[in-house]
Amino acid sequence: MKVAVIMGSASDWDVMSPCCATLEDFGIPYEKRVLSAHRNPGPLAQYVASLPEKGCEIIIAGAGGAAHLPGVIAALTTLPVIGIPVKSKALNGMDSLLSIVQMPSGIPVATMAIDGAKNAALFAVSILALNNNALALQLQQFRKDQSDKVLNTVI
Ligand code: RP5
Repeated sequence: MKVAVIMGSASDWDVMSPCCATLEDFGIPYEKRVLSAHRNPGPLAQYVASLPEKGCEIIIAGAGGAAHLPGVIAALTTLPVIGIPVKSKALNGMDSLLSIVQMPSGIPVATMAIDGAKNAALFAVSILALNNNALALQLQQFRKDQSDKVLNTVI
């Protein structure tokens, strides 16, 4: 596996599934887990510690509310962490966004938009493509297809 996708709750799956679908589209081997920073702190730390020996290069973490999951994961590893703020009921995801984006200096989390799961996968693909020419070509083709789709739109 190259990417670990971690979410704080099974209730995050609807938001996180486009991330996994996009990784699959690009043929990226990944593993997904539900692990909460506050409900499962011990197992989360064990899982994060196990990732480098499995070949994992990037961690994507999605959480909502007081969304400390990506930041806690980033504190436990030097692997790059991409955070997805999951839209919350109470504050429409502003709590999740600010919790994830405002990491104190020294422990970065690359923060996506609220519910920005597809972009998290595409960002991971960009990083992996730095050392993978075939993947870089796939990403260029994706961008071209996306551009053509807009240019060919008739209204
Ligand atoms: C966070 O709290 C999860 O990431 C989820 O977005 C939110 C609500 O979790 P549940 O109460 O649905 O398990 O930890």
